[in-house]
Amino acid sequence: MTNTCILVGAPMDSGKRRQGCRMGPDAYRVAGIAEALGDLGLEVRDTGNVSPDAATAPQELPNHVFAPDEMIGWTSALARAAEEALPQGIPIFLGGDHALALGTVLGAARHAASQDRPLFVLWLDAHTDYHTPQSTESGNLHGSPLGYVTGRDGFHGFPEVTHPVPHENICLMGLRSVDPAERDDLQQTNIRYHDMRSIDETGIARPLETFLRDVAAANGMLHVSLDVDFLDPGIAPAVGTTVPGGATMREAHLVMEMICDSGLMTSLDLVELNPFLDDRGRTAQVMVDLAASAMGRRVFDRPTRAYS
Ligand code: EXY
Ligand code: MN
Ligand code: MN
Ligand code: MN
Repeated sequence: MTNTCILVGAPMDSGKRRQGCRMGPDAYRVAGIAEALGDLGLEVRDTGNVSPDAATAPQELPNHVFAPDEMIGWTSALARAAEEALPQGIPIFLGGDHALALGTVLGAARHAASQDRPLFVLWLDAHTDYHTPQSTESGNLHGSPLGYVTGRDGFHGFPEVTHPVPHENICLMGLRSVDPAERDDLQQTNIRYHDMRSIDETGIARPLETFLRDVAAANGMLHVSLDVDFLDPGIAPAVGTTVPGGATMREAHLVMEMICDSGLMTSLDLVELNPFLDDRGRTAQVMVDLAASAMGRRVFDRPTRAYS
């Protein structure tokens, strides 16, 4: 694993109507993300915040889609930021709402293709985020990044997805709020998904290990997208879309530690933190702790797991 971490702020609130996630990047900075990663012996570079490109959405996008111009502008700008950062280290995208992943995963997919490697995506979330602009009822495109990066139709005016992420390379964990349209569409695919019920039944380690083994066997790059609402609202209240019954701190830490042991993660999103809803910064702190675990913080050292 590279020794360099690149912090990329994405103060984005365009993926939904409820505002506040734009304060996320600074909340992570105040919570000490650079210091926490630096304490692990990593070289940390904070590249500041990305700004959206200027863009105008075409008429074909449905009228109920929120902030379509900004969404297109953020997607192209963040894809470029991801492509620029990936050759230099592991980018950690400080969100911003989950719509930032239209751009970060697009950029990661372009970069993986340039390396002749497949991209895999681990999506830690209460939601499936598999909508299209036509299927979303809310019009909030933070519910659509997986629809976009897998190459679903209907994202008029957005950058072309030249390297769609294959369904079988995607693993969702933590699900407990899925719209009927998303469920029906998702079930037509080979996407791997683990709702909280199946995690309760099998534990979280076993399905994750299977996925990581497949990433390693394919010499894949791994993008991890961590939505605050993956976590139980009791430990992470600062999110607009809380759903009871989420991952515990122990489950989330285990996931991050296993990701770290695998040495496979090549980029990370921290998304949906809304500092306006936080309780004395504790959600920001939890997210920083999880990022540090993914990058190597340990109680005791363990050897790197060879998953292949
Ligand atoms: N499925 C709902 C919608 O499309 O509006 C909720 C989406 C929430 C998306 C979040 C953050 O993961
Ligand atoms: Mn999400
Ligand atoms: Mn979510
Ligand atoms: Mn929906």
